Amino acid sequence: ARVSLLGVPLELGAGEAGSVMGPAALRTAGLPALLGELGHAVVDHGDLPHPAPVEVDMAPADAAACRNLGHIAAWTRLIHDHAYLMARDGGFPIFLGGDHSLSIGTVSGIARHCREAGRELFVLWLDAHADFNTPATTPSGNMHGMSVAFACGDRSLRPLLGDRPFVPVRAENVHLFGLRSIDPTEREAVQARGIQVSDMRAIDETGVSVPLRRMLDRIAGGDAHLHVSLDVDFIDPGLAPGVGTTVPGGATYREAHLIMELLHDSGLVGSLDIVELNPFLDERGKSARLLTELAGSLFGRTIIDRPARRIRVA
Ligand code: DIR
Ligand code: MN
Ligand code: MN
Ligand code: MN
Repeated sequence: ARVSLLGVPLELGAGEAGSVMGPAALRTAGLPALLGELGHAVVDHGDLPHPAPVEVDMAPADAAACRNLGHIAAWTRLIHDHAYLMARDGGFPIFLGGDHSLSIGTVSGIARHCREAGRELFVLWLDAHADFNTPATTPSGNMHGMSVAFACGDRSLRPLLGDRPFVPVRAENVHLFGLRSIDPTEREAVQARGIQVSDMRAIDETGVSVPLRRMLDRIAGGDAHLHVSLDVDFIDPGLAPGVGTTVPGGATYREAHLIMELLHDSGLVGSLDIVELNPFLDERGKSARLLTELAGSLFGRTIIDRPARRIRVA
């Protein structure tokens, strides 16, 4: 496939500094080269330049609850414009983060393209967290905890996008996978909205393949685009320490690779975020290297060749 890489050196949505270095670390770990070796035509668009903050037409109480609001809104609009054009261009966009607030821009840009193309958008959110806070519920003010709420259409966050067309993702098309840390107000909202959830308890019982195959099976058949948003804290902190929000009990090495292999076999994935890598907290590139390997599995690296099978749930 034709793959377009875009670095998003953003850290103002997170509570801790350092993810500004994420795109550079992923390049140093060899991500672009690996995809090239796997036979893909890789175009690296470099890093987005840091935009100046903008005024945001948000209710004052909501605005006061959002840290770095003017900066995040400026980044959101810039990222949205690039994501929309990259998706429309027909290649496979990979966004190298950068904290998870960047997905406010990527998901909305891709959703806009999907609506124009008549394609149904599904989102797989690989994350320890739900990222379903709003200005009214956030305990931290960190906007990386609000990306899913935005994508699903939270009205108070809408002004982030300014005058660009906003296309919400259907809540039932969003699957939170690997969840193990959720604020009480998030839990209520996630359940009320009908978002799909595979928390770590569910994954412990069945493994990753049962819920993932079920999701892929539901998507397959229609004209669909699956966006995957991979937060480093999805993975167990022992394997991926380079993130500011580690939570014990994350995905194992084998589980993470199997997910990527199943996603590859499905042929349904159209875009990817790799977010929250904080090289300042990493141990000698360990997390950056693991993420690079996982991207390799998503792009067809296999142990031995096996015929691509149609996804079927028993
Ligand atoms: C917490 C932590 N729910 C918050 N969130 C995230 O601040 O909103 N940590 N996303 O990665
Ligand atoms: Mn497309
Ligand atoms: Mn996240
Ligand atoms: Mn997280």
